[in-house]
Amino acid sequence: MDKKRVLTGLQPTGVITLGNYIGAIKQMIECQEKYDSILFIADMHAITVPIDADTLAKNIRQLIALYIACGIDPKKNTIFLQSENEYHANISWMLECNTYYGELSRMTQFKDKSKKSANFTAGLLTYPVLMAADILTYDTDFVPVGIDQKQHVEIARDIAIRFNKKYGDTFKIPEPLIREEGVKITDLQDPTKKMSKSSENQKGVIRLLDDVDVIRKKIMSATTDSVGKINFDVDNQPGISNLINIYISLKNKTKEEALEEFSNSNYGNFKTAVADVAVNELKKIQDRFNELIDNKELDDILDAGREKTRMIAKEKYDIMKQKIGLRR
Ligand code: ATP
Ligand code: LTN
Repeated sequence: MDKKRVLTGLQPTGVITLGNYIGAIKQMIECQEKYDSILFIADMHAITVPIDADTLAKNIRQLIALYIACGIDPKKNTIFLQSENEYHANISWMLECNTYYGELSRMTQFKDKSKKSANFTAGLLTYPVLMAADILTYDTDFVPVGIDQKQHVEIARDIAIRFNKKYGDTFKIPEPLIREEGVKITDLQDPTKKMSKSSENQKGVIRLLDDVDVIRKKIMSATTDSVGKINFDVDNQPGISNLINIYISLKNKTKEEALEEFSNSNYGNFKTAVADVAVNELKKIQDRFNELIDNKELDDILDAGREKTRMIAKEKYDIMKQKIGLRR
C-alpha cells in the first residue's frame, strides 16, 4: 500500500522559535520515518503582513538551513519554496472563487492580525485559501501543525468538501495532526500568550539562533508564580506549565515523569534543568546550521523539490481547470 502523505509549511517571518520547533518541526521529524513527507517554506504567506525584502530573503535561506539542521532529512522529505511553484497561487485563486467572504472573516488569526493595523491587506483575509491550496494540491492525508492552525486546516477541509460536491471528486479531505503535549508553547514573559516569531517582546521568545547564554538567561528569568511547587496547572501556574511542556517535549518524556522528577525541586533548580536541555539541544542545531548556511547543497535540495512538486501540482491544476470550465 502507498504511504500516507503529510505536508506542512512554516512562514519565513523571522528566525523560528522554540514553539515552531516543538509544535511543527519535531513532529515532522517523527513523520518522515513513516509517511511520504512534504515540507515547504511558506514565503507567500509571509508577505500577507509587511516585511522588508532583504529580511525576507535572509529568513528564507535561514529557514531551509534550519530545517536540515534540526534533523529534517532531505532524502526522506520533499522540501521546496512555495513561491517557486506558481501553481499554488493559481490553484488558490480557483479555490478563492469557491470560498465565502464570511467564512474567511471569521478566522481567529485574521481577526487578531487585522486588528494590529487599520491597513491590512486582502492577502491577510485570503491567507487560509492559499493554505488550503498548499494542502489540497498534494492529496495530503495529514497536516502536522500547532493548535493555532487547526482552524485553517478545518477550512481547507470545508473548501475541499464543497469543491468535490460541486465539481465531482477532486480533493482528498485532509486531517490536522496535533500533538497532545507541547501543542502551544507560550511566551516566557507572558505565558498566557503564544510564543511567536513575530512577537515584539524578545525576552519572552527563544529563537533557534539565539546565543546559548541568552537562551539560558531567558529561561532563568521566565515568569512563574508564588505557589512554589512544580505542578502542571495551566490556569493557575501557566509559566511553570509552559516550562514543563518545553522540558517534556525536548526530553521526550511524559508529564507524569517530569512531575515525579521535579517533585522536590524549587523553581531555580527546575529552570536550570529546563535551560540545560534547551541549550544542549539548540547548540547542536546551531553547530549544524553554521556548517550548512553557505552550502550549495541547500540550493540543490530546493531545486529538486521545485521540480517534483511542480509536476504534481500541474496535474491537479489541469484537472481543476477542466472541471471548472477554464478550457477552450
Ligand atoms: P508568526 O509570528 O509569523 O505568526 P508563528 O511563530 O506563529 O509565526 P508560524 O510560521 O505561523 O509561526 O507557524 C509554524 C508552525 O509552528 C505552525 O504549525 C504553528 O502551529 C507552529 N507553532 C507556532 N508557534 C507555536 C507555539 N508557540 N507552540 C507550538 N507550535 C507553534
Ligand atoms: N499558515 C501556516 C503556514 C502554512 C501551512 C500551510 C501549514 C502555510 N501553508 C499548509 C500547513 C499546511 C502557519 O502560519 N503556520
